Amino acid sequence: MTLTQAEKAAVVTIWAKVATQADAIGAESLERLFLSYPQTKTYFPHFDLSQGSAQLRGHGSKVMSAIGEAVKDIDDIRRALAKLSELHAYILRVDPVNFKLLSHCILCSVAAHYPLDFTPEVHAAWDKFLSSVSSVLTEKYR
Ligand code: HNI
Repeated sequence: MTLTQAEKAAVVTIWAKVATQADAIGAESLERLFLSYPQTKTYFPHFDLSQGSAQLRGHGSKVMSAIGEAVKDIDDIRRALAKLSELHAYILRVDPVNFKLLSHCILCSVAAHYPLDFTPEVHAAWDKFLSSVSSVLTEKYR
């Protein structure tokens, strides 16, 4: 799944804004994930998942900074996320279906924070980008 130059540009442009609120958007995305898809909480039995908890915020921040690394290296997302790909496949063993759920929640959070920037084109570009990130994080399973 290759992004066109225009799609890459759209991702980079909206990321410049998202990056300024990355921690809040990360935490909100996880809150959405755990509320809308409570089965995803089974991967975090060791976390306090209540709204605004320090662990939730800390984890949201880590997830978003990994996404930032992927944006920086958008021509080689696989390289940017190599270590995380091994972690999710060999150690965490997260079922790949969950990546679609989290991607959707990130998409919703970005849309809610930047409604005017979230044009159909930006939506499609972000969706494709998050699919690429998810593919990289789940490809070692196979
Ligand atoms: Ni994920 C740890 C990034 C999807 C469950 N995850 C991380 C870390 C990053 C990260 C960064 C911290 C690694 C470290 O500490 O070295 N995860 C991402 C990204 C995505 C993603 C960028 C997709 C966009 N992770 C998911 C999904 C699940 C998931 C869909 C399960 C529902 N991740 C985990 C768990 C951990 C984790 C569990 C370990 C948490 C801990 O600290 O114990």
